[in-house]
Amino acid sequence: MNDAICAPATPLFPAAISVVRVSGSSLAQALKPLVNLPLPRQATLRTLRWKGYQERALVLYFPAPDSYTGEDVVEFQLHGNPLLVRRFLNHLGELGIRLAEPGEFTRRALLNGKQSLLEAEALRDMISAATDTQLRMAQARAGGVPTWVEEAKACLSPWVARAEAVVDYGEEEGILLKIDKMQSEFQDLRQRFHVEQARSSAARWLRDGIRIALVGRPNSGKSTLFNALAGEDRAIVTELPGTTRDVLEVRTEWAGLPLLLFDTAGLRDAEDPVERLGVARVASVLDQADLVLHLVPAGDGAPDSQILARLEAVREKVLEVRTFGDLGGSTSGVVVSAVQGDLEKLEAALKDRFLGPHSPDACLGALATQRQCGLLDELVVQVDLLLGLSQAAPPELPASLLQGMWGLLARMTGEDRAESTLDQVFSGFCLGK
Ligand SMILES: Nc1nc2c(ncn2[C@@H]2O[C@H](COP(=O)(O)OP(=O)(O)OP(=O)(O)O)[C@@H](O)[C@H]2O)c(=O)[nH]1
Ligand SMILES: [Mg+2]
Repeated sequence: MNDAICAPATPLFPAAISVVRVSGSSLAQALKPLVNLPLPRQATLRTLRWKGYQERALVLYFPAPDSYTGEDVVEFQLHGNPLLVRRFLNHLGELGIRLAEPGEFTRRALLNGKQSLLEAEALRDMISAATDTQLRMAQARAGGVPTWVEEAKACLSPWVARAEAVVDYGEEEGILLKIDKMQSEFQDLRQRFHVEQARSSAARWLRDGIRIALVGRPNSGKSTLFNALAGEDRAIVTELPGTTRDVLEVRTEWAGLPLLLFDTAGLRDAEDPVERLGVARVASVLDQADLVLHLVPAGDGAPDSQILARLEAVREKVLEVRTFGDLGGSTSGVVVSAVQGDLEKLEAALKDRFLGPHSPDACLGALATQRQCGLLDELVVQVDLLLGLSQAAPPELPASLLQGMWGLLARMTGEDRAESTLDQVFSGFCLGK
């Protein structure tokens, strides 16, 4: 575990500078043939010489334990030439410093207690965030373990110990577990878990994005709405029915919601063979979507029954949207006018469906990855079971629930260090992180 590792921390493209990072123990010794390390934390110019190369580089030395990984860390700021970086990494290899696995620096930081798994995940999200909301969410979670997790541990720990003692020594020592007292102490915690669960299910949509398919009869205004939501003129719009054939995709943030939008061919029994192929492609879009917006012009009266039949299989995720609101007609339901930019009702409907009562800002700091949300769901189940126990329950029952909750929190923060969890999390990292 303590072998020295290195990796480029910046992409291998021509650029002003490239950063190469090294972590390990006794780096002053390991790097001696290449460089005399400068004073800690002082950016210092050094000429690095190896095999006929000579590179003027800025060198930074962070001795253990006050570094990103908790080990000795050295950062080299080289000229941003990918060939130079590769040659330099080769040479580090010859000095016995191997190339890091993706995420290996952060993994070491975790194992050395420099950060929790939650922070590591926030860091990964920060690097991959594609919208403002996602970036702000990742930043809000990078600040450390949420206070409610710490509070939950503080509330649990005496009870875990007490329940263990009762199970192990209860009979001979006459110790009892007061289930009613425990339950009243856990009321607030249960409340908190439920709130966090609701916030997290909203936050997960914000983190992962929402896949929305726009479907409907030809000329129902799909492409016009698609362009309005995307904030750009992506799809061709004409007054001719059957304009869109291929499925168009665009990623956008609209009203604080990260969306992946799909525009599709208008649904009808088309004569034109090309249009038929377009219509055939709608089925797979319906399958992939988290939400299907069925666009029906407000003046249409009832929606087309053939289209309703096609949407039957995905009925749960269909939302009817009345378009052409500016021309009158139906005023109930989600009425919009994309040409006039009147999309308020759609915004409210999307937020209600995906975020519930939470605004995007209210989701800042909430747990949001599938792993985290899964653990939180299990916590909720266990706390509910604990509070439902009868006073006469044998102490083994609360003891195992308390242990279970303790274990879930430890998995959440990464304190239990299960290799499988770490592998799962760090496989999503880039090299050099
Ligand atoms: N007045 C008004 N016209 C609209 C509105 N939405 C779309 N239109 C017009 O309706 C026509 C058809 O719009 P599109 O967005 O191309 O409709 P579509 O559903 O994508 O049609 P296909 O691709 O053929 O299936 C265009 O002339 C648009 O300008 C609206 O909200 N109000
Ligand atoms: Mg279209």
